[in-house]
Formats: sequence, C-alpha cells, structure tokens
Amino acid sequence: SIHHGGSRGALIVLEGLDRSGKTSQCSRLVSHLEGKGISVEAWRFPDRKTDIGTMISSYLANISQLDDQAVHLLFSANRWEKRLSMETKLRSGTTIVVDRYSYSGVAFSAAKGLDIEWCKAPETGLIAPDLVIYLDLPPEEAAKRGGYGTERYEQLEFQRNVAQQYQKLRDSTWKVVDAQLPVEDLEMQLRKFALECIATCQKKTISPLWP
Ligand code: NYM
Repeated sequence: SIHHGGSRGALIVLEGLDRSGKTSQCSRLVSHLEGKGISVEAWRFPDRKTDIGTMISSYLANISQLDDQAVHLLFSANRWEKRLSMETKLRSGTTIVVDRYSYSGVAFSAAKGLDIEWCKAPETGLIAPDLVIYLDLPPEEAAKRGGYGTERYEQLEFQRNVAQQYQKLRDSTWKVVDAQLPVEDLEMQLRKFALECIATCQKKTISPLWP
C-alpha cells in the first residue's frame, strides 16, 4: 500500500460494550481503508496470542481465577508488550484500527469496584489514540442482540456499570456514534471520522496517555 513519505499512521480505537458491534465495524473499516490504498492493520486487545494473552483468555473463559488487581495489570501488560511495535508501525505510516484499548481496561476493572485512578495509572505512557469511536448502545439493547456469550463480564447488570465507567473516560478524542443505526449507516460514519483523522493526525506528534 501507499506510504506518503514521512507521514505517520493514525491510532484509531473502537470502544463499546460487549455486543455493540465493534468487531464487525473494525473489519469493515479496515477493508474500506485498504481499498483506498491506505496502509492499515486491524489489532485487538486483549491480544490473546501472547503468553500474557493466554492467561487473560483462560481467565475470561472462567478456566482460571485471578485477583481483580492482578488481571487488571495483565490486561495492561498485554498493551505494554505491544507498545513498541505499535509505535514503529505508526511511524512507518501504517494506521492501526484497534478493537478495544485502555478505556476497556479501565471501564471493566472500575466496574468491579476498583478505584478508577488506580486503574488508569498503569496505562499512563501508552500511546494516546488519535481517535476513539465509542459505539453507544444501551446495555438492555446489547443484551437482546443474540444473547451474551459465556465469558466473564457478559451480564446485563455488569454491562450497565461498565457503561457508566466509560462515560467518565470521555474526552476530546471521542466520537460517540449510535450503535443502533443500521450497520451501513454506522459504517459510513466511521469511514468519515477515520479518514478525517488519518488526514489530520499527520501533523500531530505521537503523544502519551493520559494527558
Ligand atoms: N477487557 C478487555 C477487559 O476487561 N480489560 C481490557 O483491558 C480489555 C482490552 O475483556 N468483555 C474485557 C472486555 C471483554 C473481554 O474482549 C474480552 P473481546 O473484545 O470480547 O475479546
């Protein structure tokens, strides 16, 4: 794909409750950008392919039990272990579209009752996204969508709490989109936000979370 000499890629994050449509919108967006000749990669957190990701995965599947603080730090470490390759990709001109990031990390742990500032601390110094797209869906609607899976956290009451925690993390990089829109409409909104972001972030330096 095309690499416009010297310009960096954008870090675009999709966030939202479980069943909000992030994963399908991520892949639709990445395909669209690829089609436009933009250098782009789809990432996701947790990255279950690493050793830390394997521990997280068995925790989520209820195969293993872990202390709430310990698993919070594992989710964070799973982002830290990818930080350098993330920075290298962005600097080489590749845009990264990420399915979940530090906001999931904080929202899900804070929903368990952990102190939100404590939850944010280990995320400090990771790369700040250029754009966060929040797929806004009432927890009740999410619950209706083909039902939750069997993983930890996939319960209505808990998701309500997660939604409240997410609201505390909203900042100027966030675009909140209505996840109840038809998928094609949603897709068009995401394309517009992503293309604007890719064009404008080239003048901005890569900066750390949390400002
Ligand atoms: N999750 C995800 C966390 O609790 N902390 C994190 O840092 C991240 C990235 O893991 N219910 C939770 C949110 C999800 C679950 O995500 C797995 P997915 O997108 O279903 O693989």
